[in-house]
Amino acid sequence: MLTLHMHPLASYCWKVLVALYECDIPFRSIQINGLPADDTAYVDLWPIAKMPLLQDGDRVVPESSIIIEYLDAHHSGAARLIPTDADAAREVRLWDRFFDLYVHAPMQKIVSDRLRADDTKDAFGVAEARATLDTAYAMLDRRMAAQEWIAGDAFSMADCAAMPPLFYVEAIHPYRAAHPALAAYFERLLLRSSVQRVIREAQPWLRYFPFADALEPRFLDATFH
Ligand SMILES: N[C@@H](CCC(=O)N[C@@H](CS)C(=O)NCC(=O)O)C(=O)O
Repeated sequence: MLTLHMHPLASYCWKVLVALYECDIPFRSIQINGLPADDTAYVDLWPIAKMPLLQDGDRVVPESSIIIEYLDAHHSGAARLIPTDADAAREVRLWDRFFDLYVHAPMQKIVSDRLRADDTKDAFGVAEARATLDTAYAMLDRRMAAQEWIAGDAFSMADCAAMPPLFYVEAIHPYRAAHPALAAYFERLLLRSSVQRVIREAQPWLRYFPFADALEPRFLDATFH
């Protein structure tokens, strides 16, 4: 049985959960409470101490994209999140990287700055992160005006990467009002049962998100599905 070390609020864990639910792959989860770096068993497995982390027997698989690659290669059955065609697969990996590096990472920068003590805040780094988000939003909005999923006609690993930051970043550095094609793409993501399940499972924790006050009420509603 696969074991996923995760927390239901953690955005990179959402990325892998969407993949697991899309492909209907059975797994058990171990919830990391507190910082992974404070959990010595976790640090023994992966000293970088970031979630998620997958275990398959003796095999330890870190990093959300690498986990999805692993699932796709060994456990996904008929549903594929990475195309077999090399050019199509490269496109999926490009947009997976794009979301991690230019949406997810700047979003994390702004969130972690919010949690810092006043005398250690990094205003310059936060301004850089907001500028990166603005550039990424404009690129994504142009791209999504012409296609259904981020890497083409089929839902893929890149859409798993897109969903968590597009969910959280609206509360941090909003994009929806000024980027209608990107907003419509997010609504398409919300129609998937995998995505709805991830959000439902996170609901008890969403109030701990540092920007929880700016989350849309529909996501906090017990009837959300
Ligand atoms: N590159 C990693 C990033 C993982 C990551 O940043 N995880 C966050 C949770 S969303 C984490 O572990 N934060 C806890 C910490 O940094 O101590 C991946 O793709 O899995």
